[in-house]
Amino acid sequence: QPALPIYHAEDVANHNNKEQGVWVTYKDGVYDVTDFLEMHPGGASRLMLAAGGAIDPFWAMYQQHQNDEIRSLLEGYRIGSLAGGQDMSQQVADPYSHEPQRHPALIVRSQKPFNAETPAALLIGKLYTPNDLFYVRNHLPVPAVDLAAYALRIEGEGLRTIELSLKDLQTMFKRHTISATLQCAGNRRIDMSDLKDIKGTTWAAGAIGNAEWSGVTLKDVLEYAGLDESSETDAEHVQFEGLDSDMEGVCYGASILIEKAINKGADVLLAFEMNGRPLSKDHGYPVRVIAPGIVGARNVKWLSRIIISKEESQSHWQQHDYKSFSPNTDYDTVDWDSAPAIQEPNVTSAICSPNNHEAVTTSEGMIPVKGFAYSGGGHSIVRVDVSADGGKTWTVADLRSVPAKRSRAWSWSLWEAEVPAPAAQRDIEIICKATDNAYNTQPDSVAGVWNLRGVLNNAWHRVKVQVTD
Ligand code: MTE
Ligand code: MO
Repeated sequence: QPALPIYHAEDVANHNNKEQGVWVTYKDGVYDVTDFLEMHPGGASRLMLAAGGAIDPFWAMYQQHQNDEIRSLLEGYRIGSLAGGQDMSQQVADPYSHEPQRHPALIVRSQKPFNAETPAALLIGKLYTPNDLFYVRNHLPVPAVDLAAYALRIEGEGLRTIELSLKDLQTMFKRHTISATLQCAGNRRIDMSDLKDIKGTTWAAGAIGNAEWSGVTLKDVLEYAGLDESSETDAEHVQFEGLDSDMEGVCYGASILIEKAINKGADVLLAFEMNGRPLSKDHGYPVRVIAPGIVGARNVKWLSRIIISKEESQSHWQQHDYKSFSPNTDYDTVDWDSAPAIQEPNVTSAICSPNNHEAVTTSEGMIPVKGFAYSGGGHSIVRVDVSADGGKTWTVADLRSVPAKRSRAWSWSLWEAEVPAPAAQRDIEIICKATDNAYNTQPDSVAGVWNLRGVLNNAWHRVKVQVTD
């Protein structure tokens, strides 16, 4: 094999545009990625940030690159090596240097950014999920927060711009506590990726949790900043920004409809406590949005800015993610603008005990089954049906729910049932499905709801067990 040409940092730096060609370095390798630009899953513009320089710092931020498949893909574009002793990666600070300690029982789906779910068996013990076992869904490094410098900025259509410290929030407004479930739109994605490959964090059923959140209402704070219910405003959205940001300085962001801020019954909080404790670093210290009945993604953590606007958030996560499409839509055909951003999630449920592939013993022919059920938009769960014979017969489960006001059922229900096992059958599939108070219920198969992002999977949940008595 002929030796690869040697290049100097200067040569690489000159190839920082499409005309000259786009080169990058990784360790001592030099790569011409011009032809790969349009294929980059994160978009050509993200890759262009590294043009003419090292990709090492970017890979430190976006650690989904750190695998053999991607390293060998990159090798395919190798054109040379850096002259000896030259290193373009410099010494970059680890963007993940502020990550907190985490509970060892969490099932880690990705380290950097940190994504981890609650083991199913631990989800169903209590109506309130313990803080350190509550799933964590971060898209970026946990930001460093200096409380002395922390100021929540509030601005936009019809408002005077104000800044509030944590202390201001805690002392100037009435304190409220609500019980609400948070669920990632990707919860139960694993059943979708089993059917057909999906790019996205794997989640079994544990990207959900319920907590008691304390803080002040978004409504009170916006009114203090000048929002007037009766005034004519053409603002339609409330945007939220987090302190966490990427290499471009782009922060995490999302928005909800302004009705959720104006209506008293929407209960949207700027929360600083979770189950009676200050928010932890992973869950958004010092302040996060709790938009009950609305998908996890809009519950912005490490809240830094609130903007009232005509436009919804232009963030990647509002515009190009957390949307669902037809099962036949794929990345080469998707028109992101054709679907609305997910707000209120659909009705879902899952079996948390027994586990998939667990051996179970029956007692008088019955199998004990436990799980959760949840619906967005303040819909309460009215029924959970469980079957062990493929849906021929169903047993109605006993529900345990947090008491809630009409149309403001923000929390999940836990349930349990004793289900008759089909006689003389060892391998059994147990199924559950929930129905909410609008009589929304779950579809039987994943195939009909499969979508390229793997979101909102609410097909009947199924676990396979083996009877061993
Ligand atoms: N807020 C910020 N600032 N950054 C994030 O990455 N992730 C969102 C949301 N808020 C996120 C965020 C998503 S997708 C979910 S599901 C929830 O936070 C998860 O909240 P948790 O980690 O407290 O469970
Ligand atoms: Mo999420």
